[in-house]
Parts: sequence; C-alpha cells; structure tokens
Amino acid sequence: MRNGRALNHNLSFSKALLCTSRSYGSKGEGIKAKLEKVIPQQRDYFLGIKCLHGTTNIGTIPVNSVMGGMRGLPLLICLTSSLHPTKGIFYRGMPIKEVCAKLPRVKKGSSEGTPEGAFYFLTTGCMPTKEEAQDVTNEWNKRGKVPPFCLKMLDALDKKIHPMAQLSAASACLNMNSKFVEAYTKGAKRADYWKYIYEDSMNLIAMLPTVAAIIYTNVFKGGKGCRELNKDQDWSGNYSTMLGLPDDDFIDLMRLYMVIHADHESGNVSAHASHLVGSALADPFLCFSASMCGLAGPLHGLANQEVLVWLTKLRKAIGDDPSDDEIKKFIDDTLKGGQVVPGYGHAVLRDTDPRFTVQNEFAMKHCKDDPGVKLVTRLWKIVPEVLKKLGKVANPFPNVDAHSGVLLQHYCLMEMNYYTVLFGVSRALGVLAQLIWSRALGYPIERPKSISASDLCAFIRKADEGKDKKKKC
Ligand code: HAX
Repeated sequence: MRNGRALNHNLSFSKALLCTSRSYGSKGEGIKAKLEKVIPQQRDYFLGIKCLHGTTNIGTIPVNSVMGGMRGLPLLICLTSSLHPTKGIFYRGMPIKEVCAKLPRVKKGSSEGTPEGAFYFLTTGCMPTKEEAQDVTNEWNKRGKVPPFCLKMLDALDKKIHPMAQLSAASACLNMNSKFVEAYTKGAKRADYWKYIYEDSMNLIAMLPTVAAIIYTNVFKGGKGCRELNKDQDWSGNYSTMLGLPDDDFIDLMRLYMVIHADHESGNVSAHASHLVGSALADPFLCFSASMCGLAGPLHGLANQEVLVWLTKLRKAIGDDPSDDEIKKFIDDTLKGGQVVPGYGHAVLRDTDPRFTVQNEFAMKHCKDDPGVKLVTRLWKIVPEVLKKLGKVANPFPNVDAHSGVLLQHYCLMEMNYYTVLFGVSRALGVLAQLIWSRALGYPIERPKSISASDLCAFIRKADEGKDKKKKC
C-alpha cells in the first residue's frame, strides 16, 4: 500500500517537475509572477517526497538527510572539538566544563582561564602551562597592530551597516597582508601551507579585539575610544578595555565567554563556511570573513541578539517578574506568530547546552539578583515545557545564546546588535585552529555532489521498484 501510494506520488511528482523545468504559466509573465505560482505547488511536492520517501536511501544516504540540511551524515573530520547529543561539547576530548576548570589563570585574581590557553589547547591538544598561555598573550600583543588601510576602511563605513557585516568586511580586507597569499604566489610547497595559515591566523586573532572594538566605538560611541593594545593586558583585558568596560569581573566574563564560544566541531554553519572556503585555498582572512557571514544568521550566532530582543519585548509586555502563566502565554504568542523561541533548540545537542550552564554558574556567583538573570533562569524551566508540547522540536532545551545577553547587559554592554561580534571574535579561535589542521593534513577541495529534482525522483522510483520486487520474491 505504502509503495503503491509512493509510486503514484512519484508519477505526479515527475509531471510537476516537467512543468516547472520547461514552461509554466502564461507567456509574458515576469520571473516573480511565475515563481509565485510554482513555489506553493513545488513546496507540496517536496513535502510529500519527505513524508513518503524520507527513509528511502539514495545510495546509502536517506532522502531525509539529502533534503534535511545533511543532518546526521559523518562527512567531516574535526580534531579540535566534538559534540555529543547529551554529554555536550568536548575540546580535544575534554568536556567544556573541565576545560574551563583546567585552563591556567594567568592574571592575578582572575577567576577564569584565558582564551589564549584555549587556543593553545585547541591547536596542539596539550593543556598549556601558565607560561605557555602567557607566551600566546605576548605573541598576540606583538602582532595586534591593525594596518592603516583597514582602519581607514572601518572609519569610512556607514554606521548603519550591521556590526557583523563590518567585521566580515574588515577581515576580508586584511587579506591584503596575507602571508599565505604571498607564499602561495611564490610557489610554496603544499606541505608548508599550514605554516603560513598559522602566521595569518595568529595575526588575525591578534588584531580582532582592536577591529571589533573599533566597530563598537564607531557605531555606538561616536568613534571615540582607545585603539592601542596594552602589552600588560591579556587578549580579553585589551578587548574589554577598548570597549570602554575595564571592570575586572567583566574581563573575567569575557575570558569565559571567549573560551566557551570558540569551537563547536566542523559542521556548524560558521565553522563549515570557513572550512569550505579554505578548501579552495582561500587565506584565513577570507575564510574568517565567510565564517562571520554564516554566524550572522538568526538561526546561528545572531540568535544571541534575537534572544535579547525577545526578552526585551517580553519584559515590556509582562514586566520583570511575570507569573508562569503569563510567560507561557507570551511563548505561545511567539509560536503562533510563526517565530521560533530564540536561544532554544539545537541541531545536535539534545539536552541543556553546557555552555548555558557554565554561564548560569558565573551569573549565580556574580549577579544572581539581576532581573534579567532571574528571568533567564526561570525560562530555562518554562520554555522546554511549552516546546515539548509542540511535539516536533528535537531539543526543547536552552543553547548557549539563551544566556549570554543578560550577562552582557548586567555589565552595561547594552547594544544588542553588537553581541554576535563578541561571538565572532571568540569563534575565530576555533575555526582558525581547524583551518591550520585542514591545511596541515592537506584536505582536498570540498565538492559534494548535488542531484537534480528529477534525479531524486528517479532514485526514489528505482528504490521503490526494488522493494516491490523483493516483496514478490
Ligand atoms: N522554537 C520554536 N520552534 C522550534 C525551535 C524553537 N526554539 N527549535 C526548533 N523548532 C522547530 C523547527 O522550526 C522545526 O519546525 P518545522 O518542522 O515546522 O520547520 C522543528 O521544530 C524541528 O526542528 P529541529 O529538528 O528541532 O531543529 P533543527 O535542527 O532543524 O534546527 C535550530 C536547530 C537551532 C536552528 C532551531 O532549534 C532553532 O531555530 N532555534 C532557535 C534559534 C536559535 O536559538 N539558534 C541558535 C542555535 C545555537 C547556535 O548555533 N548558536 O550559534
């Protein structure tokens, strides 16, 4: 019965494809008018294909994976980090919480390990000593001067351009000084590529706090702010100071933030974008620029901005201390409006994101009475109850983005559409550590095979015919 229905569906599916691939609608119609007619029909057909044939294999790969964002296909190797649906995130095989606990505390009085140590750990697989982590700080302070052409470009950008677009543009323009491009042009050996990728990566990471702080001060503070690194400060200290927020606790929050947002295996959008672009031997500046374009999507890194926008609307609508029922109704209204609840759900994790938990622990230590922190902590219990009832959300629990914004606001970093830049500065550590290894191992250019819609249809028909034959036998 199922196969019979599937075959019928295949036949009408083929007809629909023929319609759209040749001519559809009346002559003289513009592109948009034609699309308006054909898209609803095609949506139905593709939905039908997923419902009826989702588990059919094309070769060894289920239709659901081909049509569903390549979910669950082990197609990438990542040395630096890994994700387990319920155990969470591991850097070099170590749970993120343990990484945070073990990273050396370099500055006196600091409660958090440094991102410098995390980068050392991600790239080498060895937990650094205090001295080794300090050496990375010194190295970044030496390399961190932003060249005048990049400063000029940043200052010339319209202040209305989103900070993430500015970050991506700044990184792309820095490729003018790429050591990899220079070496490649001179005919460097393939086995040596990683050395130049390493040099570019170190230079880019070193410059990022200054670049990111300039974007912040240009967009929100009338261009006024320090642009020089202080060699006595670490990476997070310099960044915080240049943002105009030199408070010791905020610097510690930045250290923690930069460590936990850094790496998330290779399949997430920002890491994969960098990996893909790098596979064509683009330099690290261009790879990071591409990575930031992906991070700027609301289903990925921009969710940290979206969470704050959503929380601000919630607080405006029902106040700082609403009842559980008021919160549930607000969530229902969000869902009825066709929106997702930002900060909840994940493509791989199936439990509360450990990066959420680590931030909540920091909040409980430093600012447990902050109204935003209290609200986020309450939502952690309430949102999953509501999302579970939808019956379709694979992971109803909070991800990293659900918490970060209220902590930033507690320390007076109020500008929500800057938040993803902080995420981006941190993500550089992971994607560039991955890039060094991609070139070291000589990974080839990435080129997945795409099939046409009629190929898909033919594959499904063949698979169904095969099943029918087996049954008859
Ligand atoms: N609110 C409402 N609906 C949600 C939801 C949420 N938070 N999370 C998932 N769903 C819905 C999906 O939209 C999908 O609905 P349709 O079938 O109608 O399209 C359904 O549940 C199944 O989706 P899923 O399998 O659970 O989730 P995906 O793997 O497809 O997507 C996302 C994972 C993170 C994109 C998704 O959970 C989401 O949109 N969350 C809200 C945005 C967000 O917080 N993004 C940040 C994620 C972490 C990250 O990358 N940080 O950078």
